[in-house]
Amino acid sequence: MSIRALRATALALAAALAAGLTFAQAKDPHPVTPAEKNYQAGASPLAGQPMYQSSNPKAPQMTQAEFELGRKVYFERCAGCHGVLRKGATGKALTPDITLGKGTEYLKVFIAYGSPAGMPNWLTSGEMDEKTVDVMARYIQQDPPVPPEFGMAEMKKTWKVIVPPAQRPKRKMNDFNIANIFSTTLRDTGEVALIDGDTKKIINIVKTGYAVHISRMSASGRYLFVIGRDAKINMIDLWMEKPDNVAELRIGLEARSVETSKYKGFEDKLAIAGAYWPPQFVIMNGDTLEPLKIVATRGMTVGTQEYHPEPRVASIVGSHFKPEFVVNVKETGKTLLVDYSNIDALKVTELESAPFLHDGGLDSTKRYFMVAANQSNKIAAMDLKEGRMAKLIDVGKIPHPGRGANFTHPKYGPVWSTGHLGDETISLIGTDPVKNKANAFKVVQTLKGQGGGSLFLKSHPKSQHLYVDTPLNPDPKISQTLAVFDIRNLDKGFTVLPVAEWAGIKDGGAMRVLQPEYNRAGDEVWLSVWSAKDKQSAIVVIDDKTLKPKAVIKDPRLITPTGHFNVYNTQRDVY
Ligand code: DHE
Repeated sequence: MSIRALRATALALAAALAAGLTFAQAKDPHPVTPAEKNYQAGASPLAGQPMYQSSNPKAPQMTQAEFELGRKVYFERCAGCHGVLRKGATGKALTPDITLGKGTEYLKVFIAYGSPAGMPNWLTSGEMDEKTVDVMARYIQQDPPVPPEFGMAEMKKTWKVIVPPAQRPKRKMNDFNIANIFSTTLRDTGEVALIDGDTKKIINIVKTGYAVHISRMSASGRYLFVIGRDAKINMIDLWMEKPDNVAELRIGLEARSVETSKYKGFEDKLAIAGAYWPPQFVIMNGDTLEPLKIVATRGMTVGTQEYHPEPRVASIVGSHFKPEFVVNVKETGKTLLVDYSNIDALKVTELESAPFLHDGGLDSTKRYFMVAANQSNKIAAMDLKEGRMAKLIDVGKIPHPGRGANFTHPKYGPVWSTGHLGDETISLIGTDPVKNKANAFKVVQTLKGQGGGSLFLKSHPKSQHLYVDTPLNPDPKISQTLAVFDIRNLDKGFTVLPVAEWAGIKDGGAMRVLQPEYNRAGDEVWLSVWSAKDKQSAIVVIDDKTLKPKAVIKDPRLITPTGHFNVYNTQRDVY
């Protein structure tokens, strides 16, 4: 079918959509925003994996070459939203029981023109040609190929102890103020930059996994753990003369989260990482990364209680109240409290909230874990002392807090806050059920920020400011700047800081400004100015008192900086 014919069919389809066809979700009250669509539709490292493939005689014919193209495109563009096994997440389910009934022509229109519910217009945006659209329409009617499992044997093959514990320094061998080192993600080079927060000089660029995602600290503040999207964990010893890798391990084929045991008596003993594929989490030795225990997350969803074959592990935090890891499972909408005091008789408490759980952080007392159920527009407050859900709270559209921001509201007492991908609001939630009971686990105030497309916000116990980024806003005036609120006078609105302009980059392209992170003292805020891989990026350091730029770190090695993690604040969950 030609583009013209497709266009004609699209008009006919519009009427059908309005009539409520489920695929289009034309009447969806919460359609996916372009910002969120782009964010979720990131490439999956699974594209290169050999997979198991069954055939369905009812599916339209494809040559082997067409099938391979379909599979590659699917994992590069579609899997983030529709899932590896096409069971659906942000996007709808695309299993053959649904797609075969729709037929190739219908599916082509959808892929070409998108839908009001957030499906991108792959043909008209120029990202796919007609041939690829046709291949994709036939591809999604085949049985989904299944990537391999990744169990203990596969893990052990990837495990390397580069410097065994006995050969590591017995004391700190460098003069760095370790508490003020920053680990900055260099997304597209698969590295982290370790930067001295005092001198702003790069200490080392350490090779890590592919499209590295986050860094977390051991309880003592000595070891830094980094996880790549390819599920490779690197363990870096900050006591070495030049801090570098001491161990590495792959815990699956795709992952986003890593954390360490923080409870008294278990400091630096264990680490944990959660995988997107296979759907599982892995507990490791905190000294060597030796994999000790693998636990699958496949199971039933909250609410409808249907079996889900690929519930991905999203955020993980180490409890300060009990020897427990708090593991958030995206598709099932469950928070698992994993008791690590005896991993041979593992006890897991399952707390149900809502799908799809993503990111979150602790309140200022560290008793409550506040996790975003992003497609449900809710925050679940999990009481880590009592081991129960304290409250499920309605917030704005698609909450995205990162780890959130804690501060004391002049009127409502301690609050934890989240920004949103889908709207311009910032929800402030009361977190003190003792002295401010009436405000506890309620949205006590909604601030209006610069716009949607917010990913991260931050405050600090020593600061009077709340910083809110908007890197995924389509307007560069908003994505390249930062909003700052004065906590003492929140009704006054926000000040806009032209952070990308301060970076002084010529022809930097997107120059998205993201992830405010304080230094150890709480008097500086670091931000990435994230340009494309072949363009210059920078880190801008802001003086928290004057709100003026204090330093701009530019170095040809700082390629695609995104998140950055201050050692002390990450170690102690200060945010
Ligand atoms: Fe992230 C945290 C998943 C895209 C930068 N990201 C997280 C966490 C998860 C997650 C589950 C929480 C980890 C934890 O706390 O244990 N991120 C995903 C995705 O699935 C998604 C949407 C798509 C993808 O393909 O990966 C995605 N993330 C991005 C980006 O595009 C960002 C902006 C740039 C980048 O580096 O890739 C990005 N994500 C971050 C950062 C954090 C994060 C900086 C940690 C925030 C913090 O303060 O802790």
